[in-house]
Amino acid sequence: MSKSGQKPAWTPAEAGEAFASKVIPGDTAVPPSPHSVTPPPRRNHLTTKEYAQGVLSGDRATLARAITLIESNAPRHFDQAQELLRQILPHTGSAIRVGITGVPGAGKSTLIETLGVMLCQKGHKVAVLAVDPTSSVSGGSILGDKTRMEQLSQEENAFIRPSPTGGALGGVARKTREAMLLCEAAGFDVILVETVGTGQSEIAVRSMVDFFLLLLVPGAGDELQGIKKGVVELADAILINKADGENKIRAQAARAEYNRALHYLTPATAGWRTRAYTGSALTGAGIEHLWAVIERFREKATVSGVWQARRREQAREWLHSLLAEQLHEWFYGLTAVQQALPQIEQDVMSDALPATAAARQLFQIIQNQFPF
Ligand SMILES: Nc1nc2c(ncn2[C@@H]2O[C@H](COP(=O)(O)OP(=O)(O)OP(=O)(O)O)[C@@H](O)[C@H]2O)c(=O)[nH]1
Ligand SMILES: [Mg+2]
Repeated sequence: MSKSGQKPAWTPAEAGEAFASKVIPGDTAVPPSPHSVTPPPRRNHLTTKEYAQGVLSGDRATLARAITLIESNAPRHFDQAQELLRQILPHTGSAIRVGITGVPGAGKSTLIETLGVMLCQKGHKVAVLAVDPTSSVSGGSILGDKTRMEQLSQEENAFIRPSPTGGALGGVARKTREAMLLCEAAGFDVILVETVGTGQSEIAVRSMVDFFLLLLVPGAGDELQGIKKGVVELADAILINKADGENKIRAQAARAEYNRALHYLTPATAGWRTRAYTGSALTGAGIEHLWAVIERFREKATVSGVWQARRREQAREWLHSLLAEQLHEWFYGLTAVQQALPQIEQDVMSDALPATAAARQLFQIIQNQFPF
C-alpha cells in the first residue's frame, strides 16, 4: 500500500480527487517489549487470572500487589481477593512456617536477617512477614527493619513484607495468614513471621505457624522481659540470644535454668520436647544448630502425623475465629441493637438489670426480628 493513502470507506462514490479525506496507513506494529509477557502490565487493575498467574510464576511485583489486594479494607476488593486465594490454595502448604517472638530488642529482626541470609544461601526461598497490632501507631517496626535487614533485603530469594496496619489484632492476623498463603503459592518454602511479645499477638501467630520460637536475652529477669509462663508454653524452642562476648556465661546459665523449668511444663507440640538453646543472632553462632532443630522438628512431626493434624486444626480454628468476627460485626451493626444498646448499658451500669439478663434481653430483640 502506498504511503499516499486511500480514500476511506465512507467517501461518496462520486467524490473526485478534490475530496480531502484520506486514510494514511500507519507503520507496522511496534515489536512487543520484553516485559509485556510477564510481569503483567502495570495497570491500576489486574484481573484475578493475572494476579494468580503472576503469583504462581513467582513474580515478586505481582505478589506484593496481591498482598495489597488482600489487605485492602475496601468491600470491592474483598470478592476478588477471596477468589484469588481460592485459586492459589491448591499451590499452598508446602512451606515450613516459623513464628518468632520476644520482647522488643530481644533480637528478632537480627535473627531473621542472619537466619534468612543463611537459608537463602542454602537455596531456600524465604518470606518474612509480621504481626504487629501496634504498627498503626508506630508505623510498623518491621518497616524500619526492612532497612535494618539490609543484607536479607538484597537477597534475590528473600521477600520482606511489613505488618498490615490498622484494625484489631484479628484483622491483622487474618491478613498475615493470607499473605503467607500467597507467598507459598509464589514458591517461598520458608515463612518467618515476627511478632512483638504482647501476649495476644503470640497466640495469633502460634495459630498460624508450625514451629514457634521464643527469643530471650540473658540477664534480664522474667518480669523485665514480660515473659509469662503461658508464652513459654507456646514455644517449640527457646533461644537465649546475645550469647556473645561477656554475655556468654550468663546465657549458658539461663539456658540451664530454662531447661530445668521446661521439664515441668507441658510441651507445645505432642511428642516433642521443648528445649532452650544459646545463640547469637549478631555473630551467627548457634544459628545453624537452631535450623537443624527446626528441621528435626519437621521430620519428627511429619512422621508422627502431628504436623498434618496441627495444620488441619489450625484451619478449623481459623474458620471459627472468622465466623466469630463476622457475627460480632453483624450483631453490633444491626439497627435494633444500636437502638436498644444504650438503654440496656445504662440499666446494667446503674444495677437496674443484671448483665446476664441484659444480654439475653438484647438477643431476644434480635430473635424477634429473625424468627428461626
Ligand atoms: N550482642 C548482640 N546484640 C544483638 C544480638 N541480636 C540483636 N542484637 C542487638 O539488639 C538490638 C535489637 O535487635 P533487633 O533485632 O532490632 O530486636 P527486635 O527483637 O527485632 O526488636 P523489635 O523489633 O523492636 O521488637 C540491636 O541493636 C541489635 O544489634 C546478638 O545476638 N548479640
Ligand atoms: Mg524487630
